Amino acid sequence: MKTFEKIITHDDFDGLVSATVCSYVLGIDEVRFAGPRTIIESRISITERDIVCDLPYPLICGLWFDHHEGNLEDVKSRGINPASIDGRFDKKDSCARVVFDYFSEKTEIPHHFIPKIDEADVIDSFGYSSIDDWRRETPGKIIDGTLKLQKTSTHERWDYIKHLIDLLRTKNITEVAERHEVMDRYAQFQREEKIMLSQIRKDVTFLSEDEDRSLIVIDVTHHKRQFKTQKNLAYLLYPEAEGIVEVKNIFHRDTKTKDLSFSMSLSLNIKAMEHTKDVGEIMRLLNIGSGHKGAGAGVVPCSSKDEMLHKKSEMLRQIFRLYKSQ
Ligand SMILES: [Mn+2]
Repeated sequence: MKTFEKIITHDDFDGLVSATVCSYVLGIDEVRFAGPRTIIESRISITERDIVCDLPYPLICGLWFDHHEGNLEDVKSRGINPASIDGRFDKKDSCARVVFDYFSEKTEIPHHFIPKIDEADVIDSFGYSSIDDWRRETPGKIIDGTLKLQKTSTHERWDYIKHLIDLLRTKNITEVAERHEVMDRYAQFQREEKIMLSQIRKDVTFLSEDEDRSLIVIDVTHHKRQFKTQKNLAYLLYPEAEGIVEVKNIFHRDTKTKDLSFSMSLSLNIKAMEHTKDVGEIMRLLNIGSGHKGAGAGVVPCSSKDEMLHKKSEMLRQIFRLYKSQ
């Protein structure tokens, strides 16, 4: 068996659990964090002695674990046979599941890992059965919330994730979620979420033709700066809505461009029923992007402010019309 040096993982909950399994099984302490762009732009050094989890394939690495279909397509389009890559790709709900299945076939993994993998599946695929189910506190969701803190530096954040990996390797997830360093961050996260919710409340609109208020429109194009929103929080304001369309300007580095991005998703309550809606199809019909049934996104380039305002309302009307026709 090869000897491995370090783990490079996505800095989210799925990446955390994936790295924890690898770290436990292979006895590796060295962990680095990255986002998909870091890999695509080769801004991190990765060697054949490294394990890469929940991220695009970096061309050279020791083991690659992933579950994002788009990343598999990229591998194929580069003319690489995915079967020739060590590790595993599988279309599971989480990368943690892929890693767990892979190592379970080779070695015994303690039972306390099972709830961690189950939570990663639900959190990473947003696989909740209802809005209430989504809002219900679980140890995984508490830890996930602490990873979403805005007021923290990248280094502080990575040190914290490393600390969590250390704890989760041997302790059960409930015990970890109850620790003071987790609880303190979670309280901070809840405060930030409240602020976010009051911001969303200001940015929510409905189209005039949408008499039933079925599609929540979150329009953040008037903001000069870019900030992260959790658009699903809008369901707390309008629990009966069937979906959300968020429209924002694309930022290039820190500069606001006139190009628009539309992202749309269906509500958990709709997904739990039999329905004929297909968000990805709407994006494809409008020729602006793609996606799957439950969620999709598209980009509309604009060259002037007038054009942007015109295309914004035009596109929202089209999205609504197609949605209603499905
Ligand atoms: Mn993932």
